[in-house]
Amino acid sequence: MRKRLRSSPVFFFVKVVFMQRTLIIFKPDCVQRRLVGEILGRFEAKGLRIAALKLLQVDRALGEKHYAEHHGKPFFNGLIDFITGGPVVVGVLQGNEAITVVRTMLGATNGVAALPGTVRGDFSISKQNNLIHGSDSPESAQREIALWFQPGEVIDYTIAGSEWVFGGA
Ligand code: RTP
Ligand code: MG
Repeated sequence: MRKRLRSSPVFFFVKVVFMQRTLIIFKPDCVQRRLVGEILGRFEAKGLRIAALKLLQVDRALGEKHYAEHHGKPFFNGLIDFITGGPVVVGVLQGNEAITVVRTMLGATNGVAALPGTVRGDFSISKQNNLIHGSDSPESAQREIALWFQPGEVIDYTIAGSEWVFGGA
């Protein structure tokens, strides 16, 4: 019965519509300031689940691909210096409206303007050193997840008690 429900069109619809994925990067400042655990804990407490997570040293080619939309802007070279300046933790978070939820939790780009209660509002006082990246649209999320992860590295799994976190509405 459970198997039939899982393969039904309704289940598929619920999964596709509500279980969105987004890419997050704990930038080098976040790793160096030892804030990865604290901020990851916020995302988990909100109800997002980890679908992928790894620590790596970014090279310039990957940094430039990730931030391609900013190529040619005055801050571009400094941004690539920054994102390659130390290891990052990159991950995929999954959950209801994950892209919007993460962006809202991050707050404004500039930590000076970001509201208290947001990640940048609570932990950042800089425009560049703003701790976390989050995908800004479904198209960006798809592109960025494919850039940072092999398909087999992003894992779909059953998580205990998820029906108490999100019941479909
Ligand atoms: P992100 O892509 O890192 O999640 O940040 P965001 O969407 O809030 O901001 P975005 O406009 O995409 O800018 C990307 C990153 O570039 C740095 N930045 N520096 N110096 C400057 O004027 C400037 N503007 C942007 C920030 O590190 C920003 O997160
Ligand atoms: Mg951005």
